[in-house]
Amino acid sequence: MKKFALATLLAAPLLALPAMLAQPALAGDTPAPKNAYLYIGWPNDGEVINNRRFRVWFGLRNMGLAPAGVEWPNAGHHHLIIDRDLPPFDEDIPADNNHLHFGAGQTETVIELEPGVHTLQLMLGDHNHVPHDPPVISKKITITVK
Ligand SMILES: [Cu+2]
Repeated sequence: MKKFALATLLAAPLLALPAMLAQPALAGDTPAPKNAYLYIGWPNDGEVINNRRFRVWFGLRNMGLAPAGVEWPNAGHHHLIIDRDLPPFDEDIPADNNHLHFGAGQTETVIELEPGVHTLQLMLGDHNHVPHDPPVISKKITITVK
């Protein structure tokens, strides 16, 4: 009986989870045009790169770039996500070694990665570093660094 009570106690916090997951998926408040298209210009998906240090080109169609903190319509700034899944759409995009912000409106960068398989993905953020509605996200690519 004691065992059962303990199991019930442990299960209680888990039962609250489905209710939280049932909330509609949230996005930021800044609208993005439905035809916005974000892509990594280089490297290509599946690229094998013979240098740990390499350049990444960002591409964006049907939207403009604005520096972080500047609220222009149909604009945002690039975020490069390295070896991570997408962050939540209704919060600030994290800023760390796996989530790089390009708040000056940069359209390329040079990164250095350990040899091995890595993923790269771009996500546009608004003036507050929050994803747009709908979120503007590139395809996630996989590369191999030699
Ligand atoms: Cu940002």
